[in-house]
Amino acid sequence: MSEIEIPESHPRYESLLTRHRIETGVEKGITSQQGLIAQGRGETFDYLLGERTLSSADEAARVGATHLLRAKRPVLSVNGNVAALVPEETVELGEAVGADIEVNLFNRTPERMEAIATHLREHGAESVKGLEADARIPGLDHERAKVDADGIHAADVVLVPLEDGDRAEALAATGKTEIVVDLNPLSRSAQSASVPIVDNIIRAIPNVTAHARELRDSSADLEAIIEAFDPKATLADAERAIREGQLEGM
Ligand code: PTJ
Repeated sequence: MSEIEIPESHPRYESLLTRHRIETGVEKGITSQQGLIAQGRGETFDYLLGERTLSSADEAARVGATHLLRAKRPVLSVNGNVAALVPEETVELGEAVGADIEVNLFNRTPERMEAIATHLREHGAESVKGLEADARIPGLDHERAKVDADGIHAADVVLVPLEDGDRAEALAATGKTEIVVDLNPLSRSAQSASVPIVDNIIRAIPNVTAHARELRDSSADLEAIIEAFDPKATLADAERAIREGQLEGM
């Protein structure tokens, strides 16, 4: 049995576990109520993808890991859904690639900022950025633009999972390398990313970490991995998989 009293052999185990984590996130004041809607939207795409990591998404995860390893100032952005779903996994990725973690909310309130920072510390984060909010992403209104000057503002590579399209576009416009995790290949976030990973965050974050650990200990040509990547092709492959999806037995 697991944290939700459902056997891991249940065919929809991962989906039920995800829902449970999001519900708990809302109860704890970490996840916004809009986060429930976002999760429902994501689940639909995941269902159509067959709740699996496409090989194109796996390749994108490897390219994302490569960017994070090569970055001078990598930052992992965390919102209410990410904190509820993958807190420990995010901390592990930060350690694997030497990235800072910054809380960055669409629906920003001081209470949620604090609750998420505390939750991340409880899951092993040594330092959590985002509370200073002493810089702004240009082109966005006040609350949604707030970032830390020595965090996202100064970053060269940012991982932004489950991001609102407007903000993902504004961040991409600053010239940073943006790695997006989003199950919807047609979303503006996925479309504006240098590296779109069309996969469930529950699978994507541990996968990026696994690639980072493997690449870190190898003599792979990181430059060549990045050069060979085509974000449009990865989005097209995910869209094709969704449109042609085989739902038998799901
Ligand atoms: O915590 P906050 O205040 O920063 O708010 C976070 C949410 C996610 C509520 C906010 O950014 C938002 O409203 O996002 P959207 O515009 O609903 O977009 C979320 C995107 O993430 C959608 O394209 C979903 O398909 C996708 N998504 C949802 N759940 C997952 C997901 N992608 C990957 N894994 C998931 N589990």
